[in-house]
Amino acid sequence: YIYIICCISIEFFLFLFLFRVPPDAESIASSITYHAEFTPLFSSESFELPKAFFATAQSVRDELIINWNATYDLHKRMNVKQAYYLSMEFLQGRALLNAVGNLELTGEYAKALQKLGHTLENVASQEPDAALGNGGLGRLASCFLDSLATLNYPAWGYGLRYKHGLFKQIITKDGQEEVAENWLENGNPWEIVRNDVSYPVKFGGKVVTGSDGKMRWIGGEDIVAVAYDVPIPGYKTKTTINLRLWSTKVPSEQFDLHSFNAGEHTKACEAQANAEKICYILYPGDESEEGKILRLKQQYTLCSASLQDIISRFERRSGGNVRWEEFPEKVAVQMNDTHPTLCIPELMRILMDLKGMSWEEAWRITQRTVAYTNHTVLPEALEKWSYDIMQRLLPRHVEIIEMIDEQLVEDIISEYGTSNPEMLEKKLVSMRILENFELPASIADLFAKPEESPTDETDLEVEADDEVSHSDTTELEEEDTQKNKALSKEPAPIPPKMVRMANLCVVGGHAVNGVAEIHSEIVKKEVFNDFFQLWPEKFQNKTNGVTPRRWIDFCNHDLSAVITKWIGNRDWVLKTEKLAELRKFADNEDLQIEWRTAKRSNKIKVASFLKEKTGYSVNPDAMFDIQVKRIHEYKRQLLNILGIVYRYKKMKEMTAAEREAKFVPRVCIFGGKAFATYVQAKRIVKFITDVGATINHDSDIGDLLKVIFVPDYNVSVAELLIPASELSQHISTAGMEASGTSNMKFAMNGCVLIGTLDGANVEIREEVGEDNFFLFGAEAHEIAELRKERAAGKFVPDERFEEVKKFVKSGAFGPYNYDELMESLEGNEGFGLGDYFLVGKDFPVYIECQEKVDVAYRDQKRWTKMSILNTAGSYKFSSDRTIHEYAKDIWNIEPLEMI
Ligand code: B1H
Repeated sequence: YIYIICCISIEFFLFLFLFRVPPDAESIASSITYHAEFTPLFSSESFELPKAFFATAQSVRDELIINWNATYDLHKRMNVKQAYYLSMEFLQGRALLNAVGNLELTGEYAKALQKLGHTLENVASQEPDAALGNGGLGRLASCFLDSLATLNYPAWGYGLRYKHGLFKQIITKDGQEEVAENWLENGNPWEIVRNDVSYPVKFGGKVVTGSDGKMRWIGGEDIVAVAYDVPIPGYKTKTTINLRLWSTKVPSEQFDLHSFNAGEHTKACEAQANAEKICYILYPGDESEEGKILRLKQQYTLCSASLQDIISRFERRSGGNVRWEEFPEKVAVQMNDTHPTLCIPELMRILMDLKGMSWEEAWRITQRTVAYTNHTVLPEALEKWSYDIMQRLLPRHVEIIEMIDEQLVEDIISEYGTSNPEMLEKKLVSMRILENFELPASIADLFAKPEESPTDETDLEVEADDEVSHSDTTELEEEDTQKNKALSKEPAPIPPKMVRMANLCVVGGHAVNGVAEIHSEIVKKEVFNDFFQLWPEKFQNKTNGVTPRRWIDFCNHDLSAVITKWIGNRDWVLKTEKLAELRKFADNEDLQIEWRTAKRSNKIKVASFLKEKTGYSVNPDAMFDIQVKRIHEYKRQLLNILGIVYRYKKMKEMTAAEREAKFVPRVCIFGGKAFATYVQAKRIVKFITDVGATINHDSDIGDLLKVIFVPDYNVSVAELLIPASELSQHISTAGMEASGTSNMKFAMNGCVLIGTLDGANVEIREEVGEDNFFLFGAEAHEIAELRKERAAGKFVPDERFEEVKKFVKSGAFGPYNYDELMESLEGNEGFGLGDYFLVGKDFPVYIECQEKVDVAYRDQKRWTKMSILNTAGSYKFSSDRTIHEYAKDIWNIEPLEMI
């Protein structure tokens, strides 16, 4: 009887919900006014900014909560399989315009705010960017959430609620300075704290065997992770999914009142401070930074809290009849890079130690549940953790990892046998999870060698590769000589014991994917080739994508309107393949005029933004040439700026008439953050600003060339710059950029790309057509050989490259000493030397390619056609396509829509 009543009332509310009339400007205005009055975060008397933003966001959140609850109920009732995207980064940017856009309420909100004396644009500009990510990897996670919701997939994101996101970048006369970011300063109107959803997370302690024979992890430091939910609305659907972010604190009973009463206030607050520290700040690394204990704590908190939450939902939805073998039929866990690798041992621990499963059962479930996306092949970025640190912090997980490693060693031996010990050694060295370890005792006998011979190779575990580990090795320098002494003639330095997270991911997951075709091939053929040979069926490609809502429709209204007009409807926002229909109008004079007008209006907005942020005035009729991304040597901002220096030098050598005949006016815009301790990257920032300061004040040059470094590049700045771009640069050393995603956004916005055959550039060029992409540079398969040649002293630099370096060294750009920066491009080999990123090799072809760009731009009809064909050919790069592929090939989930 009660059950029937409940069902009827749920249906009744759903019925009411489905037939809810969308709010109009009138009701929106009263909702905003209500929130302005009852939101206790601001004073009552006025309705000024930023209060107006907060109240508006809260009124939108009301809409989102209604949809969120309905989506949650539906998933619960249908008990469908759900995907969980675990990521240490979500680079959400601003949410207001995106949310009202997805709800199709932009017009109504604009009207409502007008009634209240504000513009939607001004109100929206008050929102701080949620910058819980460093760059591409975090922004990809956010695009994925938008697509998951839009496509009605049952899926959630899990991450950490960092108090401080990515630092703010200030450009001073000394280059980049970092300032702490404080996005929560005025409160976060989007989040819903769930005080009833919290889980314990433990660090340290020890492992004991209980009387029942089960392992118990006891003692140590206990903290609590509390859930903060951020509703993620889909476009043109009621589906609203969840981004659950964890925040950490100490269990309430743990406050040390005794110390506090004794006047030891700091001591009393210590545990609280330690717990809160975990979510205090986003790890500001990109590709190659040092790991620290805090980072490991962050990673484990994300994995442990998320898995406890997922498991508890699974149990609740099983209705008292938990069938663990069905877990992988209800749950898919995607690890965004190796940062959430601890999911694997954590799931094993929970299933075995807390749910009483055998190793075999737990392993089968774990493997079928988790999958891993690799985002980088840079050796120094493949995460490794110090075994000692890990053992101190997570002793039970280390036991489990050791067992997984032992099982892997057995598998490798059973696959390859022991008849070819050399080959077997090689396999074990490359594939084992534990690095610089002896063989497990159970296997060592099998592998025992005859008495040492003089040519006997060092034991495989000691053959440490020379990769730069990004873990804290200083902690490891404990004496452990005895074990390894016998392995080598000379007492060699003891290589530190490490845990290779990527290997653990490949072993523990059922799928491994790269993020662009070329990258996935490198993953299979190089980085994880031995694993690929063993388990080819695990390896996949999922070319990245970006959401066309944020990255065309909402950020580029003018272009969006032109596209809609020529395609005839707005279907392209969901079905991006419709963009291809623009191809047939690419030569149409009318479309071309409208296309250029849209671009020009975006350029005018950027010109006034640049004036405000940097003081420089630029001509909106010049070509806007943009390179925005994290500053990294492999991304080769140095190639771009040296190309500009060369251009400038040539201009100076010409008469005014000559330079105007040869060069088209350009505004060269750079943006991006350098990791705070990445000295060379910071020198590059300083160099760009110095070059800008010289060129921009040179009256001979005038509007023919401007060089501007935009400070504090973030998602919101990208939304402004990308629509105004005409040429964008994606010029990494081939084979080093896994995919890139800004290249996709630029192409979507009708920007022509100049780039190498790297990452997603390869596929973009295929789609937009070779004639509409400026290609140059060495290819990935040539790079190793070129580096070898260089090391052998065989590289003969182009004289134009020598000329430009000499010019820089002559002090043309001020008193700062650029010797060290220039030296990185010289010599043959050595740390920071020998032009590892092949700037010198690609320089001549790059500047020649840039000359072709000038010629093409002079012909505005030709250029506009190229621009239209870029938008038309960009449809493959919608994250909707990517998400459909993950859903089908990896997660095995189905869309579920409220109808
Ligand atoms: C990418 C990272 C990354 N790859 C470590 N790897 C980090 C590695 O804080 N850390 O420790 C942070 C980020 N980020 C990027 O992922 C690739 O370089 C891009 O090419 C790719 O487009 C993007 C998304 O797949």
